[in-house]
Amino acid sequence: MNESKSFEERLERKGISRRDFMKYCTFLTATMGLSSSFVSKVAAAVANSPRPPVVWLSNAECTGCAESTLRTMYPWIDELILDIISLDYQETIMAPSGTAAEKSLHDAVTKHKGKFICIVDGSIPTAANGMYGTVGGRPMMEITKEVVPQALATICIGTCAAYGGLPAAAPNPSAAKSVSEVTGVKTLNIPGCPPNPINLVGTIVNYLLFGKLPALDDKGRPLFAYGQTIHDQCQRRSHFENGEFVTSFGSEEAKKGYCLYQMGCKGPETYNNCPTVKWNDSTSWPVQAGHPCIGCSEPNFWDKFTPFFKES
Ligand code: FSX
Repeated sequence: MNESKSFEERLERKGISRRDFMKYCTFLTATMGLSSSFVSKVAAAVANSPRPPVVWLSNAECTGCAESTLRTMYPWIDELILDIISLDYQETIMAPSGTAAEKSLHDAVTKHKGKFICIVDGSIPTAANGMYGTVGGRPMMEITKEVVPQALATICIGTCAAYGGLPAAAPNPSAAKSVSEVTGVKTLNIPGCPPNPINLVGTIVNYLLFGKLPALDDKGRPLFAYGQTIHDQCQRRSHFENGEFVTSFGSEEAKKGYCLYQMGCKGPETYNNCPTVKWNDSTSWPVQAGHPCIGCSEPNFWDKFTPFFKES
């Protein structure tokens, strides 16, 4: 039995048809900014690639990032974990606990030194020698400083790990910092509070497909996901011209002048692909549902953009 067949069989056992899988790969390919000719290559990469070892560290955060990832519809999280990556350490979902969990981390880092991908969520408290946040009695700061430099690459998932996020908002009593600030290591950042899981999957599949991480902007974000502002892709985008609202998209919301800018929407200053990938199996996203964008994928968004409901 070859690997591809067993992958499809595993999908089928979970009630995921080949058609569903290919539909997901088509969506993923478009999200990654690749032409439709890559759909079969993306599908083959997901089904057949050797799984890169991954160590996932969780620091100071609300667990929204893990929740968001767990809510990914395609591929269902266990497929993502078991078939795309080899997740050797993740505190929330791993079986070992206590000293066995600490041993798992040590073993994974030692065995795959220089070859594993480190995924980090949450920022890192640095006040009081890092004692505001500990795992197994050790400061998150110490663990992160030890593990991240040994990784092949580090992916920060969520604005907290990427830029400090909520824990680093003023007055920042724990002196929380981003992973790159604490370790000095340049990270690939998938910000958002929480981030959309498709952008993590797209980043990993880019690595499987091309053997390298995707091109980044000056804030370490993959350009395929963060190359345009929310505003430039928004279904509500419109401007007032000759007494009426004009839109290049032609959506009903835009025609009626339902742009949320005057309600404080930060879409013109925020880079992310929410309007095109949406959430919950592409059902909707905050602005579509009537809530202004709060700019959660930008550095320092709590301090920079509050009050969220006031035009900036
Ligand atoms: Fe931060 Fe994530 Fe916001 Fe929460 O892990 S980006 S507070 S959604 O949980 O880190």
